[in-house]
Amino acid sequence: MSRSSDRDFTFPQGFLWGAATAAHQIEGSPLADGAGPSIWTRFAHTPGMTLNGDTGDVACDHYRRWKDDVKLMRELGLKAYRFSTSWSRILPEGSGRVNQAGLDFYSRLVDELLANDIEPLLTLYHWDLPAALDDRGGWLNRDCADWFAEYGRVLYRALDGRVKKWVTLNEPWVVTDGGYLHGALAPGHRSKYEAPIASHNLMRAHGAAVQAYRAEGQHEIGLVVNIEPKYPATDSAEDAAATRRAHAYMNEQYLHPALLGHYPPELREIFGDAWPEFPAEDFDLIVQPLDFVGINYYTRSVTTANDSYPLKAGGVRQPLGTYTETGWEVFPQGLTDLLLWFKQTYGDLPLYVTENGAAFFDPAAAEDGRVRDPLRIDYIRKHLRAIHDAIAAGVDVRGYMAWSLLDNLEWSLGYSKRFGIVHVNYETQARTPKDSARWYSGIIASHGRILSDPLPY
Ligand code: GBH
Repeated sequence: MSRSSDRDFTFPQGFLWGAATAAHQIEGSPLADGAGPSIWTRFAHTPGMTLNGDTGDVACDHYRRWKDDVKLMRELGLKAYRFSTSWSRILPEGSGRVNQAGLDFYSRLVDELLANDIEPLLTLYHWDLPAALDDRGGWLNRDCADWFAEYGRVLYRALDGRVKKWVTLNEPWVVTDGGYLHGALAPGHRSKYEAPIASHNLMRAHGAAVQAYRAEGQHEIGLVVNIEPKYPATDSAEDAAATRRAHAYMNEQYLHPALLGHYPPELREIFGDAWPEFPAEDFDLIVQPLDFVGINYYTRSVTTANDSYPLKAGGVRQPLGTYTETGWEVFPQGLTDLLLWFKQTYGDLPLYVTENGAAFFDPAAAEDGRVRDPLRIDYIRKHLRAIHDAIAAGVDVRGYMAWSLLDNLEWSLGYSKRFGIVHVNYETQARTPKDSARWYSGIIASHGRILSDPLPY
């Protein structure tokens, strides 16, 4: 692929340029106006679960500053905004009683976005299960498919006239791997026996929510997955086999059932006696026609036979690699590879890159008010070029959402990692667009054309 500076990087007309966030990471006020607690409120308030005991009690105070935040999006020229709704604001017990005040918050947000010509992409589940449902077994309870469809229906009925792009789940892999297998994320379980059950129920819930959407909704619904290409560390047969397992575990575990109606065979090999027999009819529920798939891409990993997926999976550090502050290798080519792999494996579905971004040490605002973050510009620029490569090769990529609009609560890592294109001062809640935000505005305004310009620093 040509990479000369005179290459035309203009993206297709109508390409959706945006930024993304998630409820628990930015909203704060988790119990306001009749909301019930989520597993994340509970987890973060359990001593020792998050770095420095950080919680989402205040976060970016977006629950109260939403209007100014939309104004900021408008100033940056965003065409789209991907956010998630908090299930327990809307259904405080997870099922049954609807809390109108919670619904009204998102209704006002959507109105404000539309008034500013920003298209909303609404994710129903970005990891904040109502605590009341966790008390009933959470994702280990088969009823979660009904609970999730019920929650979806409440939102479809309230917002489908105005929201035209819906997402069921954000990253079921992380929900299970972090929440049920390794325990670093809420609800903090560590069980190789629970993990496949939680995954399967997440997929049943996804299927049930899509089905409910077809009955109630008029527009588009899809699934968002995190994927990471796996490359073998050496050309040994053992590393090749380990890479194959790692790829099945992370990249195919959810896309296969959702789009092909079966699990990749490697999962049985990986989980051994912990892999249950699932009723065949479950797959009729799980495999629903989707209008699009969202891909969250951050990094790759280099796999060896020493990694015993999924219980111990390190990945080999690359001596010449560039790493972000979360320790993830910067590897833009992997995004092109994965987009091509997706099309080959699952066919020609519309794709959105629904998250991509990086945490770096950003210096404080200088006297001129600027926050200089050249590494983030470089990261986003290279990944946009990688997406352009995939589009040029025939993949139907329709949008890009930078992760994240704001510095925010990085789950168990608290406020220690900043992914925003906009800096947030957690003492004053002041928002300062970083250089990357200003540069990204220029990308949007030029439809990507300035990607061929030299770096602006
Ligand atoms: C996303 O998940 C989340 O959707 C979002 O909420 C979060 O804030 C954002 O990313 C940043 O973390 O350690 O080298 O093996 C990220 C999914 C899966 C990406 C695990 C990195 C581990 C790479 N992540 N992956 S490595």
